[in-house]
Amino acid sequence: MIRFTTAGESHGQALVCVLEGMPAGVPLVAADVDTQLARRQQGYGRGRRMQIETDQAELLSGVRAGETLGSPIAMLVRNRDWKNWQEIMDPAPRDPDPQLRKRAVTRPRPGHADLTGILKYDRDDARDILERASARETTARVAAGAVCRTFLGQFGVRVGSHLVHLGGVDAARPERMPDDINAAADTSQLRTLDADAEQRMVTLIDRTKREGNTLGGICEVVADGLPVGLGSHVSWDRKLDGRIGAAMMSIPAVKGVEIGIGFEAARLTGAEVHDEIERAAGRPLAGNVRRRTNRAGGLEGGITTGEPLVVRVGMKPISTLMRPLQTVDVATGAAAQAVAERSDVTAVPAMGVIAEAMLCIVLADAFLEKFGGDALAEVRRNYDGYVSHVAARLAD
Ligand code: EPS
Repeated sequence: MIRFTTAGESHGQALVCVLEGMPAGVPLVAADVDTQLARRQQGYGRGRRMQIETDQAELLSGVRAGETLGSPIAMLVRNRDWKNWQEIMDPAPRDPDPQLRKRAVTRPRPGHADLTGILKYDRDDARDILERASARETTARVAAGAVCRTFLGQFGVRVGSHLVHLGGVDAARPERMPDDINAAADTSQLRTLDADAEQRMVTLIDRTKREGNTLGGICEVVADGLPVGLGSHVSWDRKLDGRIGAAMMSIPAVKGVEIGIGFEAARLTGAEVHDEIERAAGRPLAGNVRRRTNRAGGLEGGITTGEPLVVRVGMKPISTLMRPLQTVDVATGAAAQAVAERSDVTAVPAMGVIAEAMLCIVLADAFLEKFGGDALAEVRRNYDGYVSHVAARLAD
């Protein structure tokens, strides 16, 4: 239903995103996208690049007079840093003057795509790889996700996230989750809901930076307002858990995804894991039932239950270390220290925003699969018909 592609190098002219499958009639302005792009740029522990960029989307196609047209939506985000890299990133052939190749990377960073990429693509300069492997690409994903978020918002679906772990420091979950997770998390420089843990994390980031090292962490992403019935149990590639897992694992540096209590469920018994079901009038989106707990994280059988969808995403530490690890110089074959390019100490807060975007894309896709239509009004008719049918079951 939803297809999207991104293009662009980290220090190239711009990032591009083409999103297909949005119905016509969805209210959309550039500010809807820019708000999300700005959220992705936040986070204590980021490097100087985020001071250079102020990401803004130009809506090139698919939107007219503040509404989508149903045609492909093309968006462009210019790289301000391009002006500093024009010679190095010039698409035109240049004479192989070593001065112009001064940013060539031949000492691949362990953990990065540098070495696997140059071997696979037969390049001598790992810059040909790292420019695209850079997490800068996620700007374009967040742009696509912002459009999907706006669409989902038409049906009362909200997607938010908060940081729950950074480099060995856990953040406590509040007793009661805030109604608007992002309104609370975005006020924190690490996007965490635990102010005490935040202080310890900031101290840890400062120390880690001095040591020339990097940190990973975990974000929890929550979608609420979803009806029962997105996804399907019937085939492997229609299960929503699998689609969410693939989307999250495609985010740079993400190494693990959990839904609900995730891996913890493997250590407990069935009686400790499964969520008991009871009648609950006035919950039309869930078919007038409630789970007493939500350890399943809003999915049963690859289908949404109508309870909040809860996904945790784990990110490894960034592989660019200012105190580099050992590697091999591919130009000489000699043992060497890996390249130490300007980078971030951690980007876990940004990863949470990117994970929200990926979840919005997967959910918009599943939503259109269930309630598809070419115009927003048509999707709404399909949605309303289904919800009133589900609501009529087990009604008092
Ligand atoms: C990145 C390295 C840094 C990060 C960048 C990802 O950029 P630079 O090489 O220009 O210093 O800031 O992230 C972004 C630019 C971004 O928009 O998130 C890397 O090597 O992956």
